[in-house]
Amino acid sequence: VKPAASLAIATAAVALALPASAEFAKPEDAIKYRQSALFVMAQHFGRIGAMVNGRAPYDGAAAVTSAEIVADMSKLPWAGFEPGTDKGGNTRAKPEIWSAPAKFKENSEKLPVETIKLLAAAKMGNLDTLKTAFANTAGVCKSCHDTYRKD
Ligand code: ASC
Repeated sequence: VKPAASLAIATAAVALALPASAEFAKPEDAIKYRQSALFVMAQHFGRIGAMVNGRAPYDGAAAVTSAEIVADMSKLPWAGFEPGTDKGGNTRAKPEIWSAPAKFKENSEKLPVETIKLLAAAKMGNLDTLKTAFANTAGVCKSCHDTYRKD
């Protein structure tokens, strides 16, 4: 390898080793961001849950509105789990999120896939279809919480 080429390789190696640039001013902001997205998502997922569990009357339009919010929110929390945000705020996130990030990413990507199906089900306007999609989505929520959330 010529000197110029080895310099290029060394430069590339250093660039790859650098952490992704922080998107948040401080860890607390990243923690609040992910918790806020999850909170809004849970509020609207809960409204759909109330309908499918018979605690609220079925309202097809309201279900679609909530499912749209759930689908949008489901894309957001993950950016808030950036390196260095395992502490610095009030969080129940487990260290495994940062010690095995590829596995966490693979898991997190399951949620938007499922919430798109939830939205499609809501748009069908059929409570039984919505029930099934709700249960499938809740399963993805739960498996991530079981693995990556303390208590
Ligand atoms: C919800 C909510 C969750 C999930 C989870 C599913 O309504 O807020 O985090 O469902 O409890 O088991």
